[in-house]
Amino acid sequence: MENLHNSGARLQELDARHHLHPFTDSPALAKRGARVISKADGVYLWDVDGNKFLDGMAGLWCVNVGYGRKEILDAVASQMQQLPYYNTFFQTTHPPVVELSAKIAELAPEGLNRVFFCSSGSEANDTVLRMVRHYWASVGKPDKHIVISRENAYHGSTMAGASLGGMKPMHKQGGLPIDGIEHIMQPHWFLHSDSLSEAEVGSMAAQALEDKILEVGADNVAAFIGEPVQGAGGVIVPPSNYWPLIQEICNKHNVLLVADEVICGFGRTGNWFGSNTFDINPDLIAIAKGLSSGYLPIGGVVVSDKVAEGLDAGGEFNHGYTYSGHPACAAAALANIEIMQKEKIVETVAATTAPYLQKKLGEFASHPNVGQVRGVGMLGALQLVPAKGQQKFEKSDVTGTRCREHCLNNGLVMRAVDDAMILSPPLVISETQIDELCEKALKSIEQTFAST
Ligand code: PXG
Repeated sequence: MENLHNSGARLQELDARHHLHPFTDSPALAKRGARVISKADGVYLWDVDGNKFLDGMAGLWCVNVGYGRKEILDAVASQMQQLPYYNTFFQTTHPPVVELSAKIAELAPEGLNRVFFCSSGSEANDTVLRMVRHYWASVGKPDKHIVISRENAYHGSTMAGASLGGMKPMHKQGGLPIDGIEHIMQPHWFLHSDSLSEAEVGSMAAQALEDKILEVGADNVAAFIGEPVQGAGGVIVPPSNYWPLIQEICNKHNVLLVADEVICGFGRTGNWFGSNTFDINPDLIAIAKGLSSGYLPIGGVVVSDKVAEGLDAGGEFNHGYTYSGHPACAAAALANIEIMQKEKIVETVAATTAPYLQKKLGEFASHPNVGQVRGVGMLGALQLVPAKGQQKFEKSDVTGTRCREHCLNNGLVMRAVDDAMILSPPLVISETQIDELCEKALKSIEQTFAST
């Protein structure tokens, strides 16, 4: 144990000296030292000191089939031996990318049959932005270039991804958003629940789209982009009237609808896609994360026949990545999907484990410091409040962060988004493990408020 500990301290020191972490205040991290995670199995993680954690976030919303899946390792090893790399430029393809494209077309909602590959969700959304503009130019409407997105959306960290996203702290750095991107209100009932019903917030947030389209002119609008459920923004499950109204408005004004399914895709909401759960009929779908359960980096944009035909008419689309459809990553994704199908993971989530998780989370609603419980499928949020009827803490962000620390000390990884505690566990989590998760979450919330 002593050795392990020493090696942990050494890694922390080197990490502080040489590693720049994403979304991190480096001096603050250097002071306390990064948590060194060195092992994982199923739904559990271990740090280098031997502490065990239940991973309530599936890594970063991605390890859907859980850790340690030998089938994926074997598929990648064998692909690496056969063909570790080749590109998909210059009239070339390779077996795993062909098989994966066909598999995704089989699983995706009706009428979406072609896939453009990249290595991440951010690249997928950069591709979306260029693709929708190129589509409209290809069908003779080059003025349709504006993409409408939502406040508090997360669509990635690249220039286009962060611009499409609606995170103000991201826009503040580096002169974002880039031109041609507009943001409208998010369908977040909790923020208005003192004065409006859920359905009223749903129609108000959808109306904001139509108002924006009319303001900038439908002839200038290329697309609307939204996560079926906003994830990083705090697991914002939209009111049930929201997506049908959004769909209607997009159809009416000839605006493409883009579903960012980077989190919702591949079973997270209890269907293969969030678009199935919310009855969305998208023109394009951004995918990543659960596509390979995070085992290797791969993302993509799934495109409807209408968009594919428009792109075909436009000649060459001058866009692509060295690693578009990387063979080892495609093999990992194929093996991941095979596991999901063989073990009927989406079916089990829908029929058994997600209803169980949602029932257990629902029990938190009576807790004096939980102001709202949100969730669908294997996504959940417990909105912490100072007291019932009091929506906000004097200082936001502090309580959630404190609760997250208690969670970690209790052996549970939960993410805090301001003062909401967020859950997105591996889809393979069992009912017993859900019990463990909820017991640890409750204990952590109790400790958070005991120490105020
Ligand atoms: N779209 C959505 C909906 C996402 O959630 C991305 C795009 C970007 O994907 P990449 O693969 O480029 O990271 C994401 C990623 C968090 C957190 O703390 C969430 C994400 C990434 C990192 C942290 O909740 N989502």
